Amino acid sequence: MEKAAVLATALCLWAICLGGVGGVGGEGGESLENDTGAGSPETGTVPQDDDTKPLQSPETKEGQDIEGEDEEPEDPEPTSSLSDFETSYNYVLSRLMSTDQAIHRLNVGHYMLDVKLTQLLDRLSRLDAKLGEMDNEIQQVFALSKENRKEIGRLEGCQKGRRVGHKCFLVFRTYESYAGASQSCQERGGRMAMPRDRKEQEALADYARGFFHPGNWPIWLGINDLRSEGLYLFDDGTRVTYFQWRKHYLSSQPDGGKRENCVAISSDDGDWWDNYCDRRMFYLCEFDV
Ligand SMILES: [Ca+2]
Repeated sequence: MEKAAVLATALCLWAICLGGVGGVGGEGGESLENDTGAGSPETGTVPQDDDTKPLQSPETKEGQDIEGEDEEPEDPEPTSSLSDFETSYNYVLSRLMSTDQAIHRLNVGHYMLDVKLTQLLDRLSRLDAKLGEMDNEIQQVFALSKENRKEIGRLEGCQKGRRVGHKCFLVFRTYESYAGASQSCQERGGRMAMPRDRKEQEALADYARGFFHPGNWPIWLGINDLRSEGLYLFDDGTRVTYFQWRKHYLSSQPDGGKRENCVAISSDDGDWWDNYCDRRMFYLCEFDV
């Protein structure tokens, strides 16, 4: 009987325990459900760090979904316009950066160009100075050459020509107008032949006759009446006082009037003839001894 009583007591306790556990579990489940259900608004401020974000995101998603049901086509637009704006902004920004870099490169290029231009101008300036020096040297050489040519002409005049007193006459067998002959004589360091008296005239006539014998050629002298008709002057502007005009019953000179204003000597007899100044013929120069 005692064993039965103990067993019965044990069973009873076990039953009570089961009952207690079941009661506690039921009440705990309900309290847990109540805690989670009611705890979120009450204790929302405390556990928000862990629970609110995941809880809120579904709410917002749900809210968006709810709103999205009515405005489904409008949702992508803000996103796409924003991305378009960002794309445009980034594009403009990149273009601005590219432009800035290009301007920088341009500035660098401009600076380099400026430096090179300065160097070039410097070289040009030095070159110009050198050219100036060379020009001076060329002019000096040219002046020396002219002097040498005159000296050679003077030496040649007396070496090859005919000396009379303090001058020498020399014939040049190239065709020149009166003006051309005058220039040529001066370039050779002399002047056109100017027989100033009978002695010089006779010496000149003898020289010309011997030079062209047996031919007969007209040769320019340095005598003209270009300034005033009938007023005969030597090529240096001095007055002619001795004349050797051809005097013949068929043709007496001068006979050209205002048409013929320059004087030539005939190589055969030494007589003077007036001629067109532009006529090209041989000429006589004279040089100082
Ligand atoms: Ca005349």
